Amino acid sequence: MEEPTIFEKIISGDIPADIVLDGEGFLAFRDINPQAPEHVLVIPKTKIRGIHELNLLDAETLYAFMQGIRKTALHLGLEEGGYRVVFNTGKDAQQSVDYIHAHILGGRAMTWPPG
Ligand code: D5M
Repeated sequence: MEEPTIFEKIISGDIPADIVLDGEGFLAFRDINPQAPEHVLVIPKTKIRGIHELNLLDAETLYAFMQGIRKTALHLGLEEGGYRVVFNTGKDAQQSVDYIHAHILGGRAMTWPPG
């Protein structure tokens, strides 16, 4: 069997995380290496590797995941100021964890393009 990723270990409670929201079908926790005053990762509780595997998620799970991103941003108080949602996908984007995750970044003005 495949070695579980770090995010599966967070879901199972095998390693600790700074949980922001534990929702129906999604989990939000603070990034260990924050790139903004607010930097939270949101993951579905069902594993897929990335955006390229979205076709493997059923509509209900995908909906819960997307709503989880919205609920987390709201919970963090980012609605008014705005925020960025990033899905690093694959090698060129430097995806380092093979479990889909949305980065929510907020609390400061952002620039474009990203590096
Ligand atoms: O981002 C993967 C992100 O996952 C990266 O910003 C660090 C973060 N990370 C790695 N391990 C942990 C733990 N244990 N807790 C919280 N955050 C973590 P990527 O888009 O794959 O580059």
